[in-house]
Amino acid sequence: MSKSYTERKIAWAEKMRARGARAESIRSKDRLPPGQHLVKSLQVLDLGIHPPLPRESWSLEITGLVENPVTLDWPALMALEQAERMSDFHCVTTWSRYDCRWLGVPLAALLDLVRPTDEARFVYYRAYDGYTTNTPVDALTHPDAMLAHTLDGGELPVEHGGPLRVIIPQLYAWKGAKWVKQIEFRATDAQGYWEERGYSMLGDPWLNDRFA
Ligand SMILES: Nc1nc2c(c(=O)[nH]1)N[C@H]1C(S)=C(S)[C@@H](COP(=O)(O)O)O[C@H]1N2
Ligand SMILES: [Mo]
Repeated sequence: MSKSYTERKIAWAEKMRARGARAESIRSKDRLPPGQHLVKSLQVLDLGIHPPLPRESWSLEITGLVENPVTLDWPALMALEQAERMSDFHCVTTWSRYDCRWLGVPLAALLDLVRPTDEARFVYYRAYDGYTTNTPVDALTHPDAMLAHTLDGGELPVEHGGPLRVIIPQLYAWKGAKWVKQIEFRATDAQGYWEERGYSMLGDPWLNDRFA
């Protein structure tokens, strides 16, 4: 007999909790995730397209399974809650940088604004360079997860995703779309650019979860 939707949802939540507990026990012993080495500055890693995005014509669409879909222009983004968060940055190609100081809108505040429905379990991100990626919706509730427009006290440089990028420090950095254009809430998971090429759907550095 096949499981009901509610049963599947509970099973999935329990699996995520178990993974989270395992990751937390590793994190509590060591700041550097397994298989990573420390570097002094962020490398530039992308598809080689740095889209010019003047703030006057920039916008970000939040769509899909939400009660209040919105399209934010720059003033609307800046009118949302702003917060500064210090977090470590882990790239799946094995380098990590400690203490990146990001300023922007906490993704938790974005969740409050758009109100995902009960069916929304995954998020799909599309960027202005054509890049795509995915995360569980739970990843957005972490206090360090944010839409960042400022890095280490300065305007986020174009090569690092300016004017606005996603930062989800508890996942590998490929899950954070630079030049983010659209955030879609979904019932089902879908592969993005790197996931289609063999990388993991979750990408938790603490579980060394790199490849599918
Ligand atoms: N839009 C977009 N976002 C992206 C990428 C990309 O190619 N395009 N690359 C990802 C990868 S693989 C990494 S490691 C980080 C790198 O961020 P950085 O170039 O600021 O160090 O951005 C992620 N976000
Ligand atoms: Mo990466």
